[in-house]
Amino acid sequence: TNHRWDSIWLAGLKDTDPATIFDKIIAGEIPASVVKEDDHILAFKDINPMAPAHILVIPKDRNGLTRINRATPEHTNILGRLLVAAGEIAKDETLGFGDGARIVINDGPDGGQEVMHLHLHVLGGKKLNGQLG
Ligand code: D5M
Repeated sequence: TNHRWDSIWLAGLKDTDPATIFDKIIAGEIPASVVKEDDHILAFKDINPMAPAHILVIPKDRNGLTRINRATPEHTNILGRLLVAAGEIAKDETLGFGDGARIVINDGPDGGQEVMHLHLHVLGGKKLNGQLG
């Protein structure tokens, strides 16, 4: 059998790119520290935090959004939902955020993206400098 297609099918993905570790988190097959969830988005603590507070926000239905440069007008609704969730997380003191955060999307190999399922990084819990990279 074609294992790549099997994994796509099992993950319920509407695209032909390989499933990722995030599909296992969505399916509950591997644990994650979930901080926010609704029908459309899932937010959980990054396993390798780059700041005192570091949350990832992902669409449950990838639907072609392996990376932000795949976005089309079809994705407008989910992209808005992801940003609204990120903004809510960014002010959640119980998660360690203070007055402000940084929201980052890594795009593709040159952008440092490793997991090919769109995700927003919400970083904070300390005063970040004004530099990127
Ligand atoms: O970021 C991918 C991020 O995903 C990176 O910061 C680690 C995180 N990651 C990878 N596996 C897990 C699990 N299992 N739980 C939580 N976080 C995870 P990128 O922008 O693709 O470099």
